[in-house]
Amino acid sequence: MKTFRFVSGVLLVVMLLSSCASPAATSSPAATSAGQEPAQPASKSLNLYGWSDYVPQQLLDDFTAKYGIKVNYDTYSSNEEMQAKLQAGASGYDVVIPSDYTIAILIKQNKLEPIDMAQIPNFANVDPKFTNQYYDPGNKYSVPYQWGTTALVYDKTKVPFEPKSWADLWDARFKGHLVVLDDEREVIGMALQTLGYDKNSTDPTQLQAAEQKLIDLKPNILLFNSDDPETSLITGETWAGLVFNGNASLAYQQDANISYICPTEGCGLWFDNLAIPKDAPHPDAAMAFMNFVLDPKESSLISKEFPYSNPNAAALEYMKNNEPDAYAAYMAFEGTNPPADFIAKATLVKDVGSATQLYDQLWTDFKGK
Ligand code: N2P
Repeated sequence: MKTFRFVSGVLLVVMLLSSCASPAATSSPAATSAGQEPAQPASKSLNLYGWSDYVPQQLLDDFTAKYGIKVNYDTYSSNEEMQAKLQAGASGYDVVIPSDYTIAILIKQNKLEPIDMAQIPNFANVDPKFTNQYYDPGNKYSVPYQWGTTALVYDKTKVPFEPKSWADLWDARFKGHLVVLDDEREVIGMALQTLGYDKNSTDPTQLQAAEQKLIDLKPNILLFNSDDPETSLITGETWAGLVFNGNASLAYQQDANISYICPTEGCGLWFDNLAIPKDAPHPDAAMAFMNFVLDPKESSLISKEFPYSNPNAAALEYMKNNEPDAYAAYMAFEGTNPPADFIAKATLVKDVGSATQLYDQLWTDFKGK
């Protein structure tokens, strides 16, 4: 039953995304009018726990200027790091930014606070393709933040041949020149895909084969980095690797020789969302923040500074009308606006239940080798 629901979710997501190669084309923005403004929160601070390099300081400053609420922004580098903090209890955080499968896990564990949509009129700005997803039907606990892919990046001037598959990363000519995310699900998932297995396999034998495959890749890996893998690509220290779309976009902005492809074996697809941890000290500020992030102009700040893909149709429309160069750049790059054939080969990370322990162990073991 669980598997069936998940599979339908993936199919739904893939169908929805591939049915519209250009996410900006179907916008029906509902601008917030003064009459729809949610109540001024009584809280004076907001504790945000989000991915590193993901929320523009300007957006936080604008929020403070509008509501008089000070934002404390703590960062994490993976869903697993954030989950561990929430599972330890009373984190004190008001807003977190989990990916799809992590939202599903946190809902199952009763770790999220339901949201009051009446406080979030800007939710109407979100392209309906990105709402009501399998991991949170009816958006009871989350609103979309950014989405994207996890795929193969390379610098055309550095690589000795044109990579087309993940298997190419094992080529000895990449020795000491790869950067990969410090992310157990994405990296193990890539090794599984390279072996022709399901990215979400729970089969211990397949997982063991994936570990051995990764051990063989280690001489080629210079860096594990989920925070700013683009930096080593820009300096030329690394030539290729496994990164999130936004990292590739940032590298491409500095160097037009950067390419970002979904390899023949497939790549990753994810949806990040704002959510409120159970027992958050300032849920009123959290909902005001969710609404504020979904304002078209504020949301466009995210796409300009951290160019992942933006699920906010009104924000893309705002960029089109007010920042034509930024909009053109967004539409032109595979990282921000992936074509349908890219998305068709992209697979979501799924909650693997008790097999999570196998992934954790494998990752610790592999990193320690
Ligand atoms: C930001 C990482 C983006 C998160 N540094 C990908 N889900």
